[in-house]
Amino acid sequence: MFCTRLSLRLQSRTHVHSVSRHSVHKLASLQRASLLPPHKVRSLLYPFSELEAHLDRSVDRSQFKLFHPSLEDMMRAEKLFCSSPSHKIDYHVSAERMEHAPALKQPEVCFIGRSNVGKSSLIKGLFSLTPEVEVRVSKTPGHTKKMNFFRVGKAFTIVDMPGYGHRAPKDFVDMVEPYLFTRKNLVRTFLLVDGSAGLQRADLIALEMCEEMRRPYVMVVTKIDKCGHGMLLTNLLNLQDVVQTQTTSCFPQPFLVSSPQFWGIYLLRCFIAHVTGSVRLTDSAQS
Ligand SMILES: Nc1nc2c(ncn2[C@@H]2O[C@H](COP(=O)(O)OP(=O)(O)OP(=O)(O)O)[C@@H](O)[C@H]2O)c(=O)[nH]1
Ligand SMILES: [Mg+2]
Repeated sequence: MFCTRLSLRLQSRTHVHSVSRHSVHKLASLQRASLLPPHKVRSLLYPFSELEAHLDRSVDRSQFKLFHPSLEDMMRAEKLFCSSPSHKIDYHVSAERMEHAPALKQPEVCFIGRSNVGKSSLIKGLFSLTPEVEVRVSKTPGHTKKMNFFRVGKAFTIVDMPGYGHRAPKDFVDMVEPYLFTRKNLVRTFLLVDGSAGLQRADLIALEMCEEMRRPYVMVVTKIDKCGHGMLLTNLLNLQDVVQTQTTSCFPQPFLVSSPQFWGIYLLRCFIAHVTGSVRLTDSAQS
């Protein structure tokens, strides 16, 4: 029922064209994703729903669903991720130092996390409706060496950051800290943590840095396709506990994603559109 309603709504509103030379993945848009069986659609849209069944009854689930937009909201947000002549999505520039960062007025969001956690892959997933925008990912940690700025029309900018930890650029701190602390148009920082590894020492240091920043940030749990429900829940509940007890500027709801499987991509697109003021939500969702 959920799936049929969703698919009917989507067919009349969303049009996705594949671009010559670059094909759009079949799950990149809600329209195509909605053709899957209902339980799969739910996991794609709201990945926490998949885990919920495995959670002990005593655990308060409300924190995991604070941001729970309607389908209409997700569809409106998705349109922002479709490039058009009047709304161009493109790679803009790379910067090695804050002084080289482009002067842009539109709101900005950035992705930070350990090297290899999946920052570039997540951005590639977000931009999967515009596959002509090249976002480089690699199996080798330390691949992204500079801050890479991507413009989403005049709506907002997304910044892919180099990773910290193993094989991180030597000047990571000199590059990233000044950006995080002084970038005026930065509206959200997304701190990525590997779902199968859980919070590592380096992540706790990054968390401290985010707290010192005194600006709102959000945790994203990546690679949720790679671990079983038990392991993921253990790591997620531990993360949740740290967020509740040790943070003041972190959004209480962690976002769960698998970039190659598209789980959580639509929800995150909607959250970014919301926090950058690009869509007004019809539902009551916090941020
Ligand atoms: N299974 C799975 N693999 C992922 C996921 N996200 C990223 N990967 C893989 O993890 C590796 C690293 O991904 P990147 O996106 O390049 O990681 P990064 O955080 O940008 O790494 P650096 O640029 O080195 O800091 C690649 O081999 C990706 O294919 C995910 O959600 N699931
Ligand atoms: Mg990268």
